[in-house]
Amino acid sequence: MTYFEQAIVRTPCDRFSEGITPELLGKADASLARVHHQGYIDALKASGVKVTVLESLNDFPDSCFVEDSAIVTKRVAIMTRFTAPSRSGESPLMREVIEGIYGSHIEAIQAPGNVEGGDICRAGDHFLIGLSSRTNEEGARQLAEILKKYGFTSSTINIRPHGFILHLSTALSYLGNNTFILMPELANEPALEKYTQLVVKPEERYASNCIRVNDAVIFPAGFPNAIAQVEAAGFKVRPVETSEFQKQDGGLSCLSLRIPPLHLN
Ligand code: CIR
Repeated sequence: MTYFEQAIVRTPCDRFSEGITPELLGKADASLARVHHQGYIDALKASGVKVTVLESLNDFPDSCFVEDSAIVTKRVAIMTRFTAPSRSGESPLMREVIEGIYGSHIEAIQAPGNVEGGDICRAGDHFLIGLSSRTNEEGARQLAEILKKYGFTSSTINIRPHGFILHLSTALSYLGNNTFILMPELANEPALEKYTQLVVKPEERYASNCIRVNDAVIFPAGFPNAIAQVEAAGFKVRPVETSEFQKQDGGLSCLSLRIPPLHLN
């Protein structure tokens, strides 16, 4: 699935730097994050997507990472259930927005299941579900069942052995044309065997998180080898700045909910 009509984003709030972070890269600057966020919105628009920009939420420092609060498909939206307590209040707020698009075509992960949207990666009608510190087995089971009900297939990848990887999408992205870009740690995953794999250099791991949107791959600037790999594979790259998002353990996919043309029954 690489064609998207619309996207939802949320402006980074003033308390952006107080979000969850391993604090490896220094303190994030909320003002600069908003400048980079505007660059991201511009890239989405340049890819032909209608962008809905939600107002910033100071009560939720991580709330610009909207990908984690829902899984949006052509047939249904699935509200997630956060593991991170500081983020659980984001779900009901996003549900109101999702209802405006999907109406009653919404499902939800129930306790004791936990799923965060960053652990889900779509490749056409197949969904990869990451088992992580944020997505548990029960959440993955519920999600697989819901996806099946709507005609999608899924498989799981356990990223827990690689503790520094927050979500599955941190470590891989589907570019279309049967091709993934990914971190070396996932190169031998059985679930990825049938795909062409662009494995990034260890020092460019962050570039494993990017988003194919219509004509181009929106890509983090500053990773020349990875950009060359993607271009050599025949994809057009649209680079954007990401330094402040990196400091908060977030990537480009995390910053939007990308919605394909809907086929709701
Ligand atoms: C968090 O730890 O929840 C945020 N600081 C970063 C979330 C990044 N989201 C994602 O990978 N989908």
